[in-house]
Amino acid sequence: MKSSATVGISTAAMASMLAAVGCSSAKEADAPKPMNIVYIMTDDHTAQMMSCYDTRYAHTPNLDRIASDGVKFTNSFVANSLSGPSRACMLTGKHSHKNGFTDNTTCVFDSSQPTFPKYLQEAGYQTAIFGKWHLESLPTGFDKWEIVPGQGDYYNPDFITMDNDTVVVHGYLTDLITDKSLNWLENERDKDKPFCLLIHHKAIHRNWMADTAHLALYEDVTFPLPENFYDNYDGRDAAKAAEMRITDHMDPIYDLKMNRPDKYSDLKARYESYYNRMDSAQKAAWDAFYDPITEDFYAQNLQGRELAEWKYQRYIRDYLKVVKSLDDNVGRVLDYLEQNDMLDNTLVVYTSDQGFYMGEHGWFDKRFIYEESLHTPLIMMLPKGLERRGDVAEMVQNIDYGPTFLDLAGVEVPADMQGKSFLPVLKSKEEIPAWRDYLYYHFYEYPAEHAVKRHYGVRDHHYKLVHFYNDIDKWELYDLQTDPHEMNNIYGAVGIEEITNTMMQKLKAAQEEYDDPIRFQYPID
Ligand code: SGN
Ligand code: CA
Repeated sequence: MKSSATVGISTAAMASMLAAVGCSSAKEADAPKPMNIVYIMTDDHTAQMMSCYDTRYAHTPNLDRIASDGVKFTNSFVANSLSGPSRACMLTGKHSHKNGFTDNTTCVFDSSQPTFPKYLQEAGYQTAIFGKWHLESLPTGFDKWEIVPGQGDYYNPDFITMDNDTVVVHGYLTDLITDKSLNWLENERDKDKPFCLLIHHKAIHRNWMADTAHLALYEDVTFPLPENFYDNYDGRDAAKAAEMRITDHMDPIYDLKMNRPDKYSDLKARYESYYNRMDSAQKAAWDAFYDPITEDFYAQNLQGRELAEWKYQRYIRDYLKVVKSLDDNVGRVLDYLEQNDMLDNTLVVYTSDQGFYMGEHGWFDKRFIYEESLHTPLIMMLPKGLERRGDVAEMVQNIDYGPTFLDLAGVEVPADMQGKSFLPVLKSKEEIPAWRDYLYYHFYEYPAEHAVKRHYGVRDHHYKLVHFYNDIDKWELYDLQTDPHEMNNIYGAVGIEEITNTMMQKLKAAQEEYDDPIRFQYPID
């Protein structure tokens, strides 16, 4: 697997790169190498479950390696906390209302629209994507792609090839996506060109099925309950209406794997369809692990808080086992880049399509503008010339990724991309004081699974203002400094009129700037 090959740059590629960065007179020998991009995006991996962000739960040495050698964003957000919409924002550099992919259930991505991989391709880059795509139409703008249909399967998954054939590949999906990515890097790409490789994992999406090799992990750990696990949602009607509570909406068979012939649950058939993808050895290892736990679970017949907390522990453990494969596979990619001397001119990004609730507010899933799902982890290993290190507090959003990558490649950022290149942030040794100080969010998928109502809002470093609309008309305002868990909706409280007015102005400015056709009719100027 190891190779001594470095990225070869043809004279023509170098000349075009030099022209792109405006250095055409520089001698070739002194010329900077073109920048490659390896973008690893997982699904539903939340910052709480990475030890570089939070030491209470996970052990993720490879992710920590990225953060400790490079940067860790502490204010990284999505524009719409759901898979397809997040991916569309990322690819186009535009908010959902501009790229047209507002929700997972009704949208098909218009694949004729410009995306950052297409712009990179035009600039001479090799582009590839492997893994979860989730945009309904097939990928465009890639020299090579191989995707999983829809959400993909953890075990022995189907892949859709560029010929639009569906093939079953034996193995565990996180390993397979990495195998395909490394194979492309080593054997398939044109090594005379700079490249942009997108590695899009299904992990750690529901229903959190771990590799059998990792089933035993974390079993002896009892994780702390989030302090708002028993939230009663007072003053927050949309939160109360949502159907994503671990206690009430987490399926004992599908989510927690407590399957037995005499037991039934709403999602039992779905669980069995996933289980039946396994081969006999995989099933044997799976059963050897889960059967005794299942027996014990039904024998105990837990109720109330005991049951809730039992579910919570199982949820966290299963999730972390899936994270383990991911972390190992990120390590494989880093090792490959290191062993092939590619890190000097490769930006390595690790992020997720959104954050996730790990019991905060009693929840799993995402969707809300609240902190855990508005945030998304973002860590980067930086190539030569990008001087930033450590924690980065500047606010960035997934619509900024495309502009940043284009900027790094020396490609002019198109005016209609709404995101902003944060290359200056990566170049600067110090925090940039006058960076963006608030951002805009809009969630649309309602009515739908988990029943999270439509809403939009703005968040700055201190406050968050949200409007839930459609079949509800409710405002929420949070002071993130005194109430970081967003338990106390202060909208309408006496004494906060000025703050409310300021946040309303920001919301208005954001909706105008981004030209969102669904916007509040402001009672203020
Ligand atoms: C599936 C899951 C949901 C999840 C959505 C969206 N249900 O529908 O729990 O919110 O995906 O997730 S499941 O029963 O099919 O597992 S997303 O990350 O792809 O947007
Ligand atoms: Ca997701």
